[in-house]
Amino acid sequence: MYLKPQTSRSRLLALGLGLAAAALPATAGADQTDQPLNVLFLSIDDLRPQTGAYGYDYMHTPYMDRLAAQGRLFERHYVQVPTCGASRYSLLSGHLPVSPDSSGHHAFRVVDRGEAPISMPQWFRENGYHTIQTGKVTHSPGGFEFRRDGYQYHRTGDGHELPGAWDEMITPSGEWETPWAAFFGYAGGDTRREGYRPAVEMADVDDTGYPDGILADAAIEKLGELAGADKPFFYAVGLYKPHLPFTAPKKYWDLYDRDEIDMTHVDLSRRGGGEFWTYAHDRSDLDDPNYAKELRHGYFASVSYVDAQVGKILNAVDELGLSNNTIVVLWGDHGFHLGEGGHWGKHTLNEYSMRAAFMIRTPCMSHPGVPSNALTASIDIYPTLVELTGLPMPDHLDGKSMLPILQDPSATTNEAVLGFWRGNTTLRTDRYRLISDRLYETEKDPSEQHDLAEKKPEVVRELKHKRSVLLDARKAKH
Ligand SMILES: [Ca+2]
Repeated sequence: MYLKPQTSRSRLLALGLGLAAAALPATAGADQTDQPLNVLFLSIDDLRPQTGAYGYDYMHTPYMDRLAAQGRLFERHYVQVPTCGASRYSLLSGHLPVSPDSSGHHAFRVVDRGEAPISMPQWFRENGYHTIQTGKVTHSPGGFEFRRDGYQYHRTGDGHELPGAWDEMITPSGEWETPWAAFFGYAGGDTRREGYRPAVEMADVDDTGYPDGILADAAIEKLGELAGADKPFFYAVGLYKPHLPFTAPKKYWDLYDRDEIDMTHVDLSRRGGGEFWTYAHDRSDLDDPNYAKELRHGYFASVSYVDAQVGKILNAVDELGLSNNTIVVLWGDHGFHLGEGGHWGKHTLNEYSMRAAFMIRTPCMSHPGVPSNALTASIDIYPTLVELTGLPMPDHLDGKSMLPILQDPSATTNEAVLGFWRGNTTLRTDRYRLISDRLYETEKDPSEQHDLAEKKPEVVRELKHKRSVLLDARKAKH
């Protein structure tokens, strides 16, 4: 019931991917000496497009920039819901939320209670892949079901999110002892708790003095085992930073000069604190430029720290001889406001929340290093990876494969992309963003401060029509 015609080797070649023999996807009936492509999926929590390759020359992100130079960087990639669990749900299920009203309910539904469609890792698993997860891939770090009690998170039984998805779940937590404690970890094994939850921390420790260094080491060890295995692998590694709290070893803070911290588009006249209130309770003065700079400095340091962990993992991929038969995806689960438009955090339908970092490197791809300006969505990733690996295509997916863009960086696949948050809907087109009834010309007004709905009613009408068509298509399908 899920089968559609398979992607054939000849079709991939016709698309001009120029795949080398060693990198051709295995397809049913194909020569069994063809080596199937592995997938390494790097999920980076709360990573907005804030790297050198995205045009931020002051950022120190050499490894993500190297990946962008070897693959395809997507300038305009949009998540479907601007919060961790729901965004990951859309990615992993390949589904849009059922309706705008369901997006809040959708928030943490990465737990499959028998209602979810076959997830991307499960699909790979059922088609001959060995599937592994490390860190935060679904919503819960470690992937196990949990319950929240104030600032504490407790694992509940043996159940895990996305049952049926993984052959192995490997999330060491070092001195923090549990994945949730590590996720909110401070140096020395401390964690966020009642009475102690600073938004930033700079400790003079090495990379394993914070949890992402431990996750990177675990991923490298696992890749070493996978390199000698018979089966192809789908390995999802979810690194924790730059999610709050902004904690990073001092050497990454030292890459930036506090006085020189970029404050472009930051509006201190409003204090939309969002989740920062959970952390900055004793210094809630988000209108203080010194504190705003400290927070931004912490985010930049956290991005550089996570970049270094990405670099170690990708160096291991090279050293283990996996580069020629492994697709690498790097994805931020949503964007983030650092004071832009007067907001701090995610949880808005604005460009700063909806736009995330995203890049793909696939063996022998055409035009590596040339970025794409096409509008792409996180629901497009599942069909893309299915097509690249030559697996049968499930028929429940809402997204569109990005293969045309991997073949030709000037190609486009979507006229518009939908997003959802707490009963409201947004539509991003090439030039505009519609948020409910408000219209912004995002390409000229990136922090979306000037509502043009009254000035351009014809554009509002056109975008509302497009929105209805897309929502109706989604309802008709499911
Ligand atoms: Ca997130």
